[in-house]
Amino acid sequence: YIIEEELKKGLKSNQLKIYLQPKYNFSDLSLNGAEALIRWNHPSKGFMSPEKFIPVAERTGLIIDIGRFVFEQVCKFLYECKVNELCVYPIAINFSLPELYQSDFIDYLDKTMKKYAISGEMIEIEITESTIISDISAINNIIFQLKNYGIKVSMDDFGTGYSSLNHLKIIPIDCLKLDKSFIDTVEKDNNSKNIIKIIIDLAKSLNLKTVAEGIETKDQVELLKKLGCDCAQGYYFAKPMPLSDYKKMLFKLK
Ligand code: G
Ligand code: G
Ligand code: MN
Ligand code: NA
Repeated sequence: YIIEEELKKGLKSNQLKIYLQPKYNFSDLSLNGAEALIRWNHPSKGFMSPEKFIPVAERTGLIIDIGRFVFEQVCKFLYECKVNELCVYPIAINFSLPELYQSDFIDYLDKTMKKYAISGEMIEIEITESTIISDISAINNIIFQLKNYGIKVSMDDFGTGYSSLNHLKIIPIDCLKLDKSFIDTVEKDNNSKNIIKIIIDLAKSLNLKTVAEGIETKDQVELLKKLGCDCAQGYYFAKPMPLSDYKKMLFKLK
């Protein structure tokens, strides 16, 4: 419970920071957008991974305030980019189950987007495969509402859960994010390569984009490109970076 109290305090006192990790198009390695990933700069422990505190936040309900903080910061950032006449690439935000279950989830997004004059096309939402599968009809309903705003939805960590390929045709997502665990083994393990190839082909036939996560080597870049994957994300290209660094990147592209 110590971490819960500290997290509450941390959120109030600006210790939580948004980082952005760029995504690139395999076709020409141009920028495609970014994923927002939260970091906690803890006063004594330093930067803490979300893997440590997101589960606590989910258990205690703090995730609601954290998610709203992330969404507002991202909208504000996109607004500032527009004011600076930067090219605005969409930013993807992760949402977990308790966040999607808020009765005013969509209203909150709508209100915040209006506040910063952000259209849905600038926002993407990442939902893990296991979250979607946990309650397909309820989550489908939310995804349909998001799509009405022009918000794109990705299925995150694809391939790690009890994926039923059959679900893909009824869930109205736009994109599959291939989990890093596949990418890690793609060079050495032929089975892994074959599985990825089939997933990418299936995604294409269903009109879904694919993003490869956790790309760390040039060989992985070449292989995934050859397999027809659309977008790349990983340390090979860029680590998650503070908003100010990402903004500098956008200024260079101007
Ligand atoms: O950023 P990585 O660096 O460590 O993130 C670890 C996990 O935390 C990922 O599964 C990611 O989806 C999740 N995560 C990161 N930021 C957020 C956030 O703002 N909200 C939610 N719900 N999950 C997040
Ligand atoms: O939301 P999701 O579970 O996909 O979170 C992505 C996680 O993967 C984050 O923790 C992010 O920091 C991490 N990540 C992104 N690219 C790389 C990479 O190339 N290598 C490793 N080890 N982790 C990565
Ligand atoms: Mn993600
Ligand atoms: Na993932």
